[in-house]
Amino acid sequence: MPRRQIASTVAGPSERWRQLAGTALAPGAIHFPRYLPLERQRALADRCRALIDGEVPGYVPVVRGGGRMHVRMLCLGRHWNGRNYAYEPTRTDFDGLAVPPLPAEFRRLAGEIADLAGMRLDADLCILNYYDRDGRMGLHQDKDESGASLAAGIPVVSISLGDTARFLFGGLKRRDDVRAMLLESGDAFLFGGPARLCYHGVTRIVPGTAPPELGMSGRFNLTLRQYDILNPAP
Ligand SMILES: O=C(O)CCC(=O)C(=O)O
Repeated sequence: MPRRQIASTVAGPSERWRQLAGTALAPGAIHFPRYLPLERQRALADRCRALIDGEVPGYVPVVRGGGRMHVRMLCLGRHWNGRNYAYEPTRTDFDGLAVPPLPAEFRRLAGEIADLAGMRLDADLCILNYYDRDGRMGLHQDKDESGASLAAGIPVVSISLGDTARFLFGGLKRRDDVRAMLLESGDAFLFGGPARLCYHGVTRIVPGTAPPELGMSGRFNLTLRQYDILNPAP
């Protein structure tokens, strides 16, 4: 049996403790390896597939300057406009469709992970990205949420499903040292507080590493965020 499968199906108390306790990379940045057991991964991957191939489908954003991103993206709750880096209720940079709502279970899951890290997150949006084998994302900061949310250090919660990604996590300046790590299927990663504006990115996907039980190739990544801390969603 592959190691991943052993870990996620028969994780003993100490392995599960390690998953739940997480590993701090920097103050405010915590990695929870294989946080989601296989069954939860499968259900979430099915949901992501249905959403990204749904009536309001995922698409490849074109960003300021005209470059195409190397992911297929679907925003939920609020739409991130790649042309002006602003959030909006309809996809004015693509097809004008209204952004689909954020599923309640996504919001709950994000809050659960933030609680474990001793932070609070009442997510009102999710950016769901699909990476194929050539997918990647350059080093960037997540800084388009409201000033109040950023100032409060409300965390971003990231959940990975499918193929492993080589993930970079750096400091508050682009030129700061970056640390490379692997994000595997079921991993959660959170950055908030003093780490909220740290640079991060994905250099590559490792094809063929998705747990076979998910029946997928490529990788889904969900980042759950809270834009509005003054008027949280009901
Ligand atoms: O795919 C990842 O792990 C990172 C995604 C990301 O950086 C983003 O959505 O801003």
